[in-house]
Amino acid sequence: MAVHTRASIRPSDLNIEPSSAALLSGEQIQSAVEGVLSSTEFIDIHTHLFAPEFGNLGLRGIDELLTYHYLEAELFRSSPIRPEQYWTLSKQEQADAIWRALFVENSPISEATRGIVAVLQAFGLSTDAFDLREARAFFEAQPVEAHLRRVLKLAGVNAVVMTNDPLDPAESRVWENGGLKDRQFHAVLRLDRVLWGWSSHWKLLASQGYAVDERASGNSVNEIRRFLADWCARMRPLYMAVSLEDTFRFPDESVTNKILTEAVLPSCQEFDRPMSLMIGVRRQVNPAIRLAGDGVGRADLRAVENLCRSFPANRFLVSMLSRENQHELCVYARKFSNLMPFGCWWFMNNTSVVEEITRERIEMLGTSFIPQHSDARVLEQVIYKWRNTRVTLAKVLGDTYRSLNADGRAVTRLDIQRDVKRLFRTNFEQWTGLQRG
Ligand code: RAT
Ligand code: ZN
Repeated sequence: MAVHTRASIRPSDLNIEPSSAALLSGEQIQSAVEGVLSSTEFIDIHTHLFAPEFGNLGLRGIDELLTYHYLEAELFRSSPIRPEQYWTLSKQEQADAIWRALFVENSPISEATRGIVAVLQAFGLSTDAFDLREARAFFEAQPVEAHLRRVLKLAGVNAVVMTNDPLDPAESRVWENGGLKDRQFHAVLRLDRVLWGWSSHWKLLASQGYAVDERASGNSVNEIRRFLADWCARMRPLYMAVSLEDTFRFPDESVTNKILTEAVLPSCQEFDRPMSLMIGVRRQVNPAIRLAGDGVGRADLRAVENLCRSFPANRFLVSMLSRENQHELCVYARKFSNLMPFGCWWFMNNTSVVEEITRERIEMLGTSFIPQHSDARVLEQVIYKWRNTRVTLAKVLGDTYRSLNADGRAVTRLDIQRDVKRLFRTNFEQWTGLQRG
């Protein structure tokens, strides 16, 4: 019986470039992987960036880059400055202090400091200057819109997903005055203040005209659903999202669980939106250092198991903050096809950990997960964050395809293209219906 192998199918049969369908030798695999990674434009599925219409909410430039809370945490380890003193400084003075402590007096070898070096290098700026004059002058001279497009091109990203808080007055003003127009940006309905901060925020919903009470009792659930419906209509979010403490449990008697199961998940179903759960933060372990003061704790993933089983018609995007939870997350993804692991979040977004997590995910899930998001808060961060991701993925995928080749299955550039596209685009597009939008 004739066996049709991929070697016997001619490229012309499939209407593709002949070179893409050629079987790669072990030595050719690495450069093919690198080529595909650099030529595939990614979707950045979780950031804190904003489209131009959100004005000053969108952070950019050297002072914002240097005062990123990841770097603030490092400042207090390498400088005698006290947090109370630091918070009295102007933004430029803060950036100067960080530059001096972490880039002049020490080598910038941490992940976050190397990121700054990579950004300066990407724009041809000096990476070892004594002060920030040159960098400031450069960023100040960049026209907002053109700079934004240039940065996204440099990062190899063509779609950016924001984090949109419906209870932030600065944001609501934009949504109420025309909202999002930019086609490269997409909204996400972020529900932290509703889901875990209900006791301090329910009055904000009440002030927007929703009849809710402190215990989310009576008709509150219907009113929260009305609130969600209104914001879905306004934002057209790709998904709804919340970050949760390491102590999150499901089921339990909390208001968080009540709102999640009786309002948010039913609304996700109604509007056919996935729910993103980012689990494992320990809020304000050290409040003196503000945004940098959150920590991490190992969570109990039985909560995710119970949610995936109890809500089979819902889709869950899940990222865990603790390294100790990563393997279990893969196991649960093998049990529940309505669970999509994504990204290496925050303290996980370091080269060594990304490599470990990504290898584990490929071994357990093939290409059925989303390897990374940038979590960028300042525009230019996408340059180094996505560059690092591509470098790590090149190593991991290169090894994976070489092993496959050694096992006896030939690999083509086309296979690699399809897989990289699935990891960094299609999985997300299919879960959110992005291409339909
Ligand atoms: O990574 C971060 O910048 C964190 O502060 C958080 O914003 C986290 O990513 C989140 O979305 O809650
Ligand atoms: Zn984030």
